[in-house]
Amino acid sequence: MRLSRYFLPVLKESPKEAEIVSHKLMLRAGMIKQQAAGSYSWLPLGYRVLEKVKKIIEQEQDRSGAVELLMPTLQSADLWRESGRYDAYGEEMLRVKDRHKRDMLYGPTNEEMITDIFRTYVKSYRDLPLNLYHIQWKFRDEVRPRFGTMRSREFLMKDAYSFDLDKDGATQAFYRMFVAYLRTFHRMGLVGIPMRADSGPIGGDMSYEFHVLADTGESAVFLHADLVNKPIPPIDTDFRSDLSAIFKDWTSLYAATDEMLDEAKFKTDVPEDKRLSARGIEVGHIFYFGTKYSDPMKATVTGPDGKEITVHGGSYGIGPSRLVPAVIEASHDDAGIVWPVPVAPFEVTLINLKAGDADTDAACEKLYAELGNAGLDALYDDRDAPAGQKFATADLIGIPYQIILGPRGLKEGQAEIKHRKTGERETLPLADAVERVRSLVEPQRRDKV
Ligand code: P5A
Repeated sequence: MRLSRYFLPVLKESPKEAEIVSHKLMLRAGMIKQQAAGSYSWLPLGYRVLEKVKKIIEQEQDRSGAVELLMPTLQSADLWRESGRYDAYGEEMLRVKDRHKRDMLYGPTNEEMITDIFRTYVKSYRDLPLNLYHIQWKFRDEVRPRFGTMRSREFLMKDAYSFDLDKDGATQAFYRMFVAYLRTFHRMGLVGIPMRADSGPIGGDMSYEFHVLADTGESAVFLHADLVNKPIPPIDTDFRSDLSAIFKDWTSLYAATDEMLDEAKFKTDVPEDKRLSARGIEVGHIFYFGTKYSDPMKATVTGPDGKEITVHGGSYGIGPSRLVPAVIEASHDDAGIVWPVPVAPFEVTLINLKAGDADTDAACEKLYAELGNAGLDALYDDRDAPAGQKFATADLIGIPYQIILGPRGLKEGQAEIKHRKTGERETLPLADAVERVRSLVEPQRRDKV
């Protein structure tokens, strides 16, 4: 991408309406624009990050055996009357009428709709287990939308729904998602810590939230400190095997949100020097709710003995549009965002220190083409602008590596590489610059499955 042809409306001043650093930086870096209370457009730079986050989620969901589809945002109220949630959901639900005066709603979640799809097509125990998911916009008329896309009214959710013959099967499905979540957050450079949580309007008796620790987090969390750097299940984890050992290993260390805190247990289970009270951002939430939806909505299959069995379900949510600011909360400095490679909008930016100088332009064009050929996501700052402005933009938007080239370096046949995270700079022969960046980026992509 050439910056001169891109759309990157960066702001010099820190916007006053933003209270937390991720919201400030997303506005300053031209990633989002507010359209109404709790409603945001994703501008090109922000959209690239959101797409990378979605891609990682999809890869890990697919690997765990879940199957992607896409359901609409607007739903018929009748489905929700079947489950009893149309009245129960309250003011958070945005209700609308179509031209025939039929009640509709903008989906805050999709348990009813997926159960309807399931009961239409799935009739036999042989078709189980099944886990279906989508990544789709949701609307919740939050009392207090705030912190930009961290808590918005319209937001993106990955929601998966599992169907099993019985509680044991559903528990295995729960473990699969649990492990997939650990891996998903890890691949984004985050530590997503599972905590016992309250199941709220989704229902059921077993639910875990995944929290990223950050001072600006909305929840108070209480945990065993060893959870913060616990090794993640490896990439070759077999999702067809029994994953209960991994689940037990993780959940044997105490962790709970304040809603579920059992102070006595926190004290007896966790030695004093390991007790951590912190703030957390809820980036995911998984539920086992048994037959809460399948029972009233009559989602049944024929069992091996010919009898009808009401299926057991769970649902599993991740907030991609919340993960983007969560990554920024976890990774920034005074100059701006510091993207981990796997979610960076571009992996490398090439800074031409003297756009308009024929030799420098030619050398940069060549480098830019080579970056593309090496499979790197590159942003070429070819603007006719002062070097200081280019450096400030590159730091602000957080691209992991900067290749800096001007007439002086060119004369000596040398380029400079700046590492955004550490500030480290290296000078090296021009001909080696692309290969050097490739060798730095590749091991961090974590995209091997
Ligand atoms: C699980 C999937 C559910 O809705 N039904 C389908 C279940 N769970 S949840 O906890 O209510 O939401 C799942 C995740 O969505 C994100 N999220 C939000 N992100 C941004 N703004 C919001 N207002 C918002 N509300 C929920 C969170 O990451 C949450 O864990």
